[in-house]
Amino acid sequence: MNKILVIGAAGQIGSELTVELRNRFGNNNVIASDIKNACEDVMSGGKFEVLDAMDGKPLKEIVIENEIGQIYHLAAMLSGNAEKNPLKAWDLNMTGLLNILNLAKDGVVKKVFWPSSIAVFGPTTPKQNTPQLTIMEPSTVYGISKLAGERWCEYYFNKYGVDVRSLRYPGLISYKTEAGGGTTDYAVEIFYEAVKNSKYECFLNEDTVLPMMFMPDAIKGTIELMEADSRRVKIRSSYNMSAVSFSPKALSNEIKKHIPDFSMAYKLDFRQNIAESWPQTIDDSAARNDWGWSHKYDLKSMTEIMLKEIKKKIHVAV
Ligand code: AKB
Repeated sequence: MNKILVIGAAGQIGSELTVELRNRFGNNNVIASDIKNACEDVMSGGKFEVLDAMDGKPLKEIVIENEIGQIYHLAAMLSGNAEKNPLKAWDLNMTGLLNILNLAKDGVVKKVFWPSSIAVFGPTTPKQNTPQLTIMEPSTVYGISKLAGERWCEYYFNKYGVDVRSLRYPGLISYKTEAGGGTTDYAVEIFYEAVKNSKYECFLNEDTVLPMMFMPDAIKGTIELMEADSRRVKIRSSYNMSAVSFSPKALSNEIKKHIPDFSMAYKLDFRQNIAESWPQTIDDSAARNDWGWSHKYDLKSMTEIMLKEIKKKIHVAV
């Protein structure tokens, strides 16, 4: 089997995706990489390489040495952090992708996964049931880089036949590795604060509805898209992908069902403007029809698992 390289294996998605890929395809067939060490599960479960995807030469060497056939390229700077350093974010988010697309164009790797985001949409996009094809005028540097990345992916597919596949992730909620620097991060932080202190100060307004997804659904969808017969992958820019949409208030009310004295305060920051520029609900019928995407978790089931797992984690850590 051609081996798999996960770039960004220390991150929120990469740490869980690496473990799931190893479960499915074997520990020896999945190589993890990042600029820093990943969590224990990733480090102890198989081979790990220190790698900066912006550096094309070591990237190519690692790919050839390890007989890599597929790359999941997850390293990126998220929306909030990117606004603080726009040019660095642009560089980081584009250079690695182009390095990898060029390896695929030259036949060094066969298949590439690259994550896009709901951030490709902007204030002029319809907010409800946002279509796959619609107005896209992102107002953040993160969104601009994701939209440009989508155009590059489609271009490399059309012009060079590169088998590249992509999903527009909503906010991802997980308990294993925390997110960092995103606008949807409140929906992860809130669980830790609820368990530790029974209160949370939210940087988004209580009514700000955003599309969200529990990590196991995102991991399942990502691997399913990569494993789908290529004739079923009709969109080579990036697929809309959706599970649930909720506001901070709705999430707080759900948490209160488990922690009755939980309270929320609101202190908005610059991320409120970012959130207001994004859709509230997403039409992902293309993904559902083309390759059979479906989600499992809703707000209720996700909240139950998040609280249970974070309680376990925090008690272990104390
Ligand atoms: C962010 O908030 O920047 C990310 C995203 C929606 O892509 N979670």
